[in-house]
Amino acid sequence: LNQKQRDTLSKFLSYVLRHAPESIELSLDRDGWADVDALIHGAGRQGHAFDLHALREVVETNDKRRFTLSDDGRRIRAAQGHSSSQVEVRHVAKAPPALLYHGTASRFLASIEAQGLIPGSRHHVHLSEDPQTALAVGKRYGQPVLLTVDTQAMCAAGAVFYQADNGVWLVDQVPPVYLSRQ
Ligand code: HQG
Repeated sequence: LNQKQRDTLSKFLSYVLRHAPESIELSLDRDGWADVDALIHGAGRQGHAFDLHALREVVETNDKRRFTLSDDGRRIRAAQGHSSSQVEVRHVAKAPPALLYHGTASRFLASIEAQGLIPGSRHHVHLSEDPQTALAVGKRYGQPVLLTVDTQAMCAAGAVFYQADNGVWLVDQVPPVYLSRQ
């Protein structure tokens, strides 16, 4: 595959495995896993043909490690970012670093200052360990703004953080008091 073909397949897999498995009549289990053969066949039926070799190439070369293959290679899931109601992934609860970062767009700031960070259509708020990654995430929606999350204070108040298969940090919400603007 060339880079463009890899990107196209990665976007298709993100759509199906995070948001709309029913679009190819695929079922995911509660932890987001799909049967690899069923995925390939379902995609082929909807005009998105690819083979196991291409799938493995995308999983292995993906810049954000968006997809995880099971140890036996028979199942695949999106590491994070789900919105599908078929899924309620049991991510690994873990103590976070003292600070985490969230990149957003300046036009969302007033709302975030009022409500804190909320998951939107996804199942969690997504946080990054490094400011650069967070800023790149924020850039997708406009003028990027970097927010710092005081995870220690949140943990002291009982919040639980999770880390996805690909290292992205997840939390249910971040109240405004724990946010500061860089
Ligand atoms: C904003 C990418 C108004 C939030 C990235 C964000 C990530 C609020 C947007 C993953 C708000 C939601 C997720 C509030 C939050 N009022 N706006 N109270 N609270 N927001 O795409 O974090 O490339 O669902 O700041 O790397 O941007 O897809 O979340 O701007 O890991 O693999 O609402 O997507 O990964 O947007 O990105 P999203 P996100 P992939």
